[in-house]
Amino acid sequence: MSERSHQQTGRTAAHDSAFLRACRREPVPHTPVWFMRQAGRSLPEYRKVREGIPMLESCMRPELVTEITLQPVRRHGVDAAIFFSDIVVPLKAIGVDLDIKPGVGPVVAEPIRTRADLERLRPLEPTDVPYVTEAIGMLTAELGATPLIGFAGAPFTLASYLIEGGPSRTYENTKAMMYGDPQLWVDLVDRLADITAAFLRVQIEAGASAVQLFDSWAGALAPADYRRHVMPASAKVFDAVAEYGVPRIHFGVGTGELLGLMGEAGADVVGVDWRVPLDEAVRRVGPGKALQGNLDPTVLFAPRQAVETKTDEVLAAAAGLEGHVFNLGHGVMPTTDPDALTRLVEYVHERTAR
Ligand code: 1CP
Repeated sequence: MSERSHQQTGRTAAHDSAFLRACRREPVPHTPVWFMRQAGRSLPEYRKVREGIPMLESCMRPELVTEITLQPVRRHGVDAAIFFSDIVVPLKAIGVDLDIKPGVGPVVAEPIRTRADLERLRPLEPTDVPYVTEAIGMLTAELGATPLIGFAGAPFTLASYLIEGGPSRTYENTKAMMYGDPQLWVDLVDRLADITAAFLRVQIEAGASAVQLFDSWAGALAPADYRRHVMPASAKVFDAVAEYGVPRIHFGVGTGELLGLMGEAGADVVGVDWRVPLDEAVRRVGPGKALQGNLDPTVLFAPRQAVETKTDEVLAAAAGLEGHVFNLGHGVMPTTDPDALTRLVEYVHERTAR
C-alpha cells in the first residue's frame, strides 16, 4: 500500500471509534479509556524487549516502536494507542546533543542560555525522522479500528529541558530567561513551536488519528505569565495542525489555574490532572471542548474496591460533560500492577456501557 492509502485506511477505520467520537463530543457506546505512559515501564513485556537498548535508540527502530505501542492495546484493551517515542526525539533529530538517562530523564549536554546557543536549533524536516513515518505506517496497518495518538512536547516544556539541561523542580534558569530576556525567550519558544508543529505534522501525515501536546510542566507558571510568555507559542502549534481536522489534546500537570487558557490556546480536548474534579474543570474550560482525565495514578496502588470507588467519583463528576475521555491525571507509574490497569479499563467500560 502507498503511504497515503495507509494513512487514509488508518484514519477511516478509526473514525467511528469511541475515543474519536468522545473527542468530537459525539455520543459514545462507552466512555473510552487510555493511559498516559501506558506503553512502557509498568509492563514486563516492555522491559523484556527494551533490554540492552537505550531509550532514544529504541525510538528509532520502527519494528520495536510498533511492538511497544501495541503491547498495552493487546494487554489492557484500551481504546487508543499512543505512539512510543519521547518529547525530546525531534530535538535529537535536529542535532541537539542530548540523551535520556535511565532513572533521570532527558539530559542536554550544552544547555541553551544565549542567543548564540539558539542558533543550534534548526527547523525539523520530515526526512529527519524517517523512522517515525515508517513506524506509524506499520502501526496503523496493525491497529485497524483502534486510533493512534501522536504527540509532542509543548514549547515551554521543551524549553525547560533545553535551558535547565535536564529535569528541574524550580525552572529557575527557564524563568530567568523568560523574565530577564523576553526577546530571546520568545525567539526560542517560537522556534520550538515550528519544530513541534513539524513533528506533529509528520505523525498526522503518516496516519495518527489525534495528537496530544504535552505541556507537562506549565503548571509552574502563574496564569498571567502563561498567557503572555507561553500561550502564543502553543497556539501556533495548534493552528499549524488545525487544517487536518484531527482532535488536538492539550495536557499539563498542576494546571488547574490554566485550564481555561489551555483550551483557548486551540485544543479540542483539555487534559486535567487529578487535583481538579471534572465538574469544576468543565466550568473553567467552558463549552465546546471535551475533557480528558483524571484518576490519580497513585490510586492504582490501593485495593480494588478503593480503585472502583475513586473511579466512580471521576465518572460521576464527568456525568454532565459533552465529551469525556477517561485517563489518569498523569502517567502510569512504573511500579503499577499491570492487572490493575486491565481491570480499570474493564470497569470503566462496564460502568459506562450505554
Ligand atoms: O505511553 C508511553 O510511554 C508513550 C511514550 C512516551 C511519552 C508520551 C514516553 C516514553 N515519553 C513520553 C512523553 C514525555 N517525555 C513527557 C510528557 C509526558 C509526561 O508528562 O509524562 C515528558 C515530560 C518526557 C520527558 C521524559 N522522558 C521524562 C521525565 C523526566 C522529568 O523531567 O521528570 C522521562 C523519565 C523520560 C524517559 C522516558 N520516556 C518514555 C519512556 C518509556 C521513558 C523511560 C525510559 C527508560 O529509561 O526506559
